[in-house]
Amino acid sequence: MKKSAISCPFEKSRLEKGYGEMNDQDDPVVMVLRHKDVRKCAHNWKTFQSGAKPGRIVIPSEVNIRDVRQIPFEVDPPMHGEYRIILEKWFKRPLEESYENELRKQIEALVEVSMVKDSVEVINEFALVLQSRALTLLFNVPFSESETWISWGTHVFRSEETALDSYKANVLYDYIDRQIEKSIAQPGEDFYSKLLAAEVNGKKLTKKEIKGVVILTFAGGRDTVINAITNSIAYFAEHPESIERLRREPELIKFAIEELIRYFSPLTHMGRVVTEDTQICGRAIKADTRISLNWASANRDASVFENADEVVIDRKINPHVAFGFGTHNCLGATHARQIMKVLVQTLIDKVGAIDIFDYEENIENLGEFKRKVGYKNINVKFHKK
Ligand code: HEM
Ligand code: EMZ
Repeated sequence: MKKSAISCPFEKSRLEKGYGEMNDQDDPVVMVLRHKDVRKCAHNWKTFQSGAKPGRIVIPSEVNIRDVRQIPFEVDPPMHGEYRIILEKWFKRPLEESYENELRKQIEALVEVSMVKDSVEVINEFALVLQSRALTLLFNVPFSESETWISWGTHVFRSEETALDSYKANVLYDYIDRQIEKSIAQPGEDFYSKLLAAEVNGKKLTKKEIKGVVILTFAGGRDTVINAITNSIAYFAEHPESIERLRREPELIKFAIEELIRYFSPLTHMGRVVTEDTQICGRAIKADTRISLNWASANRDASVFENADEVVIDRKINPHVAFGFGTHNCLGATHARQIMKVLVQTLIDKVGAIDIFDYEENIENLGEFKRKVGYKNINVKFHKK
């Protein structure tokens, strides 16, 4: 098995039962594993709600480390749609030419610096740096803010060792409070100022609501983007033929990106709280218990994807759910896809071989299921083309 491979631990349960079970802090989770069922449940927000107690739909549950509702992630329709209206346009800015040009400058500079080094630890020295710098474009704040964000490490409010590290969450929250106050005192063109000026149903957002949006913008695109970047580099290191192919046929890059995101599925699953007694694949589910929509499992469903466990770099029909499905589909997907596109283009352009040295995998523990989501660290050498 290749070092960059990510196998699917859910296959047997997906085929045999269609669901899996795990415990999480005494609040068990029934995981929905098939593509069809995941989409169906994601669509049915009345029975499978997001707007439960803040933190409860996240696995591991965050109910003990935060009480601020993340917006629009932990809000159900119809209010959910009201928030989306004010956010959609801002989150489409990555498609603007000036945004892409700035992103390209950032990524090219980072790749240039990395190629000079004998060894680069991709998670901390490359992906975290890239993700933090790119996020200054989405927030439209000075580049220098990224220094602070890099210092927080790979997850903005969970430490690697302790899933429930409330000290770390407070560092983020205090920072956000200060930024909101700054933008109140001196409004500008930044994300905070835009949120302060926005109206939902004719009313200004409260500071708490703004905080809820900002926390999510920091958290939702953090480890997901870091894993997407790092796993891509590991993949290309072991698949120089894919780099060659994309160099010859750059029109395939857009398919390659979707395929890499499908294959990596950086967000394994997301929970919902069940509002009424129901059942999934014959398994009874009680009201006020949790299910999860397992995007990673759905993305390996062989009834939808041919050669589901392989990266088919030119896969054309690709209804993956790595960015979710339906109501809560990922707002940051445009930004994430632009990062991936510019990264792949820059690698093709500037980098020759990539050697992998030592690495430690990052394995998620989901009861009987262990899933590799990426690496805790991985050292590589980027050679010049
Ligand atoms: C929602 C995955 C990057 C912000 C989601 C959902 C998934 C997902 C699966 C759906 C959650 C649900 O249904 O409960 C990913 C992956 C990413 C990524 C795989 C990277 C490869 C980002 C980035 C941002 C972001 C860069 C922002 C900077 C959000 C937000 C939502 C969301 C705000 C909630 C949307 C809503 O509730 O309407 N993401 N995400 N994500 N993501 Fe992402
Ligand atoms: C939550 C989640 C959002 C959660 C769309 O996913 O990302 C997780 O990394 C955070 O811990 O709070 O923001």
